[in-house]
Amino acid sequence: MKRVTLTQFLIEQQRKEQALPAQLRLLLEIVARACKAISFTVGKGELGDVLGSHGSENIQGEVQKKLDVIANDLLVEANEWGGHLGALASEEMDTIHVIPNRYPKGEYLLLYDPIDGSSNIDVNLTVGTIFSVLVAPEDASGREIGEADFLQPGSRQVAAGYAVYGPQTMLVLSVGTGVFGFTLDREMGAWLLTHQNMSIPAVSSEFAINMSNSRHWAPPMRRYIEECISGTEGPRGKDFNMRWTASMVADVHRILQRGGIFLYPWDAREPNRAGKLRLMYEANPMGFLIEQAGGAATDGQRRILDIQPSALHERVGVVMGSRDEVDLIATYLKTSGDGG
Ligand code: P6P
Repeated sequence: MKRVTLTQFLIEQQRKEQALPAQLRLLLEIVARACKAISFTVGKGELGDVLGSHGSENIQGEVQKKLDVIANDLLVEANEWGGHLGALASEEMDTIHVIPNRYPKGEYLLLYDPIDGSSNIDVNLTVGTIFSVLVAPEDASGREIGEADFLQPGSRQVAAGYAVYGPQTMLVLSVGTGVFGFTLDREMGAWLLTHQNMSIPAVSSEFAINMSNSRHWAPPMRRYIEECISGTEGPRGKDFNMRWTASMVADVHRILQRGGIFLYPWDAREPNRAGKLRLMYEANPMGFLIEQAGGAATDGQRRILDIQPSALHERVGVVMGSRDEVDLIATYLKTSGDGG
């Protein structure tokens, strides 16, 4: 069967939906090409001397793996020269990276987590790359882009996606017209369309959460999880399954295909009500995809895409996936009066 390539898909989207300006199509093709290079690099493992620690920390104080830095640099080098970006931001860089004056600049802002789930790298488990695309504010034309230009709510994203480096390497993306998945054909080096209009079942019976944090959760969150665990004997009247892969990309990819709910909720260790995950380049792009697939994404109560960021590396609680489950949690939190 002749499959549609990513390039053909994007050109058809451009023709059909007018939702895809040429510069955005170029951006997505370049990011996809960089993710292909990251996939091949991740796949080398010990043979490519890419495992282990880089010996530095990111702004969150997390030890950076060699692959965090390699993947970050791959995405910078791939995007700098194209003329489609004004600047880019990464989990692995403290501040934004403005496109150098030796290159033409464009209107788009790219944000990414180059390797999501990097604690999985050294034990050969799934990791991914998450990316988000915003448009620079109109008043930015003619001046240098600053960090404040990135601080836009997730509802302003014009595209978002991820690459998942698992048994297959896949690219899952949306430009606001649904969610589409491409599988990397390693022989041809081409991204081939394999998943059209991905959609999340509203009802599900699988949750993803790091249970070791349960003593720190707000009581309504503990109530929700305890009811899932109590199965048919409990108020939910059905059994639930649990998965936790320590990679948001892997868990969300599973949820996009068979439903479920992903939770990294606010917990008492976070005095400013943040969660662990980053708003701008984890929660926003994944929330965009989840909503495009018919699911819901909140911080427990607020819609993720409505949150007005106040800092580039801001963190947030995350509840996303099958709409019925997300709505139930919001009800529990609302009736308890606990913002958790
Ligand atoms: P924990 C990976 O570090 C990450 O940012 C997400 O991809 C993942 O869902 C979560 O953190 C895992 O966190 O506390 O279980 O290691």
